[in-house]
Formats: sequence, C-alpha cells, structure tokens
Amino acid sequence: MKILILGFEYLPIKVGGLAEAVTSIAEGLVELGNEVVVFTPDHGKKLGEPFLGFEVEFEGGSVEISVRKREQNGVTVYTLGGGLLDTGVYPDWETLKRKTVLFGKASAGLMNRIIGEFKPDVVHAHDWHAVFALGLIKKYFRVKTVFTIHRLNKGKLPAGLFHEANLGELAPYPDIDPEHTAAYIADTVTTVSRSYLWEEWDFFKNFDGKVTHVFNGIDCSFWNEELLENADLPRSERRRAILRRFGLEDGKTSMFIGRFDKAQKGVDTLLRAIEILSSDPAFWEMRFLIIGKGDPELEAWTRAVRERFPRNVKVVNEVLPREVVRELYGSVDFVLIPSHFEPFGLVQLEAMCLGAVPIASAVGGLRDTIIDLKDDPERATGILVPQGDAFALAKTLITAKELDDETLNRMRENGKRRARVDFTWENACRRYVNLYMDAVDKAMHFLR
Ligand code: NHF
Repeated sequence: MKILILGFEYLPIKVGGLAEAVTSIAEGLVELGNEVVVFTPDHGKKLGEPFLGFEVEFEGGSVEISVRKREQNGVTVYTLGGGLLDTGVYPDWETLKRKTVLFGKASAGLMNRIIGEFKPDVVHAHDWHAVFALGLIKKYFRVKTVFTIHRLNKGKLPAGLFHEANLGELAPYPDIDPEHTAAYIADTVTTVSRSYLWEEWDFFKNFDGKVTHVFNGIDCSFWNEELLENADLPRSERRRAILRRFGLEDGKTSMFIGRFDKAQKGVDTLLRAIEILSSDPAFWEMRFLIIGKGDPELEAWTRAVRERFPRNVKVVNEVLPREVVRELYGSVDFVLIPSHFEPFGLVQLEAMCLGAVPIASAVGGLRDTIIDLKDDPERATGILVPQGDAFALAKTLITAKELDDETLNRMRENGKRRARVDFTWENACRRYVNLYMDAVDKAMHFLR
C-alpha cells in the first residue's frame, strides 16, 4: 500500500511522545512492505536535501515554500519550510494556528507536484495540527483518510482560518474545534488506547461508527537491560551506584520522569503524596528521584519538597540523555506515573522493558498496559492507583516498599514480557494496515 503520513513531529524533531509514535508507525509500516511518505514542517531545522520550491498565497501575500527530502529508515520524509513553517515546533498559540494553515496549503501544493509519482491509497493524519493538510488533500485528491488522536487538545480555531485555507465549507460556525473537523472528514478515527477512547466518549461518540483504537507500541531494542553500563551488576548494586551519583544514600527508590504540567502528568499528586508520607516511619528508607521541568510553580514546589526532605528527594530539572534515563530505569525499584489522564503513555512501558515496576494512575493507556497486582497477582506488571488521590498513592508506596523479592521479581519479568510481546510496533502497524482496508473492529458503546 502507498501511505501518506501527516504530522507536526517526526524524529529527530521531538517535543513529546508524538514524534516517537509517528516515526515508529511510519517505519513499522515500511517493515510490513508498504511505501510510506511523510509530510511534516521543517521547523527551521533544514533536514534533508533541497527538493523543490513553489509559492502559495497566504494572508493576502505570498510565501515561498521550500521542500526538502530525505530517506530515513526506508521512509521518504518531505519537510516543508518557508515563512511560519520555519518557526520552532509549537510557537505561541496565535502563530501556531496560522502555521497549521500554511502547513495545509504547502502540503496540498507538494501533493499536487508529486501526485503523478505517488498517489496514496490512504492519508493518515496525526493530531489536530494536520487538520488543514488532511482537509485539502481529501478535497483535491479524494483519498481514503484516517485521523489519529494522540491527545485531545480541545482547542478552538476561528472560522476565518478555514477560509484562509480554502476550506470554508468546513466552517459553518464562528469557532471550530479542529479535532472535531478532522474526525468529521476522516473515514476512520482512531486513538491510542481503548480506555482513553471510552474516557473521552463524549467526543468520540460524535463519530460513532468509524471510531476505534490502535495501541501504540514500544521499541525494546533501545530500552534493553543488556545495554546498561552496569549490566553485569545485580539490580540492588546498580541502585546503590545510581543513588550515589545523585548524592543520596541507598533506599527503596521511586522515580518520576516527565513534563511538569498541571493538566496531565500529575506532579501535584506526587508532591502531595510525598508530603503525606513524610510523617510515616517508612519514609525514612524511601528515595524519590524527580526528573523533568516545565511549569514554574510546579518546579518551585518540587524544589521546596527537596529542601524539606534532602535525605529522601532529589530533583533534576533537566531533560536527561536517553542513555542516562535507561540507566535509571534499570536501577530504580518503581517508576511513578500519577497522570490525571494518559492517552497511551510511554514511560510505563520503557520502565517495564528495564524491570522497573510502574505505579500508575488507573487511566487511559496506563490502565490498558499495566496488569494490576490487586487484580491478577500472578500476571501483574505493576500497581494501579485511583487518579488524583495522593493518599492512595502514599498508601500504595508503603505497601510497595514491603513487597517481597519474589513478588517484585515476578512483576519485573511479567513486565518485560508484556512490553516485548504484547505492545510491539509491529502489532500496532498490522492493525493500522487492517484498518486502512476497513478490516478492524470498531468501538460499539452498547457492547462494552
Ligand atoms: O503516548 C503518543 C503520545 C501518548 O500518552 C501520550 C500522549 C501524547 O499524551 O501517542 O501522545
């Protein structure tokens, strides 16, 4: 099959999990024997060789679009540059909205130039930023379309932008939800886990009949214990070594890694749980590594917690290299994922690949990928806690600290198997291929 992928992030350009997901899907589809082409903005990075240029009308003037082309692991990647397409990936909201329109017009222009050599059987767009590109390619080339939501944004765009994009017919109201529009025009709508789909059924029910989920995957070839610096040491020694590196004495170690944001990742719940735990004698032997940055208030709160509990808490306000993160996963006991919502989540599977036991909110993809110790002790891969409940998280951490080695080791082994076998990108891509051929099950609310 010939597949065209549209999206705002493609490796090596990465802001969040979107880049990993879109790139892995594209490459996985190639491995299954498909021809895959990607259109993505250049974001000022000038990746690939100059391929062609053309002009588009934009906001009453014109913009010179320059297209670059590269082959990356079997995928043909076209990056579109010029005007706003050369800004950082996600500029301020006002600029971003206009950038998505220009990306749409430029994508349609590029399709017009290459259609003779590459007529896609399906166009697969990822997240709302691709709405104009999807709309224009569907309008002018009548291709089958799939729209995947990695995370609902729930934003609104003024109708004027749709007129600017020459898609006025899609904007009957003054304020338009671009996710709604993309899902409306797509032949099939997907999201990245089953639980997220039902949690957001209020949105997805609008497209009942053409909605389904396709789980993301994980590439365990990088997230692999054999590649650890201290692969030959027992896990307890690795933990001791890594804690020493961070200036902490040995103890039961839990790690949080992720963006500090108020809406999604639940750093607030974690910090409250630590404050609650601090009055329990078990806290003395607990260590917390909190890694990430973002919201200044959350950063300040995290620093305050570290200052109160210097023996127990270490904070790293940096994005660490992937190799260091791998060492951490391979050394700590638990990885905490207290997200308020999580469409799929990658951290829990990265942790499972390396034998760190996830303790996570029972939401979205976390709930679908982690088998809870309370539900199924034999097959368990982690522990699920109610979302936003700092007391429950604190209590779970105390219980987790007391788990015997046999249980912990079983969970680690179960986790590795689950990540390596059940959540491969190959499985994801096989399902996408079936979906492109209209051969997948759909979400039916009366069958839940
Ligand atoms: O894993 C890639 C990622 C998800 O849960 C994640 C999210 C954004 O919030 O699909 O997209």
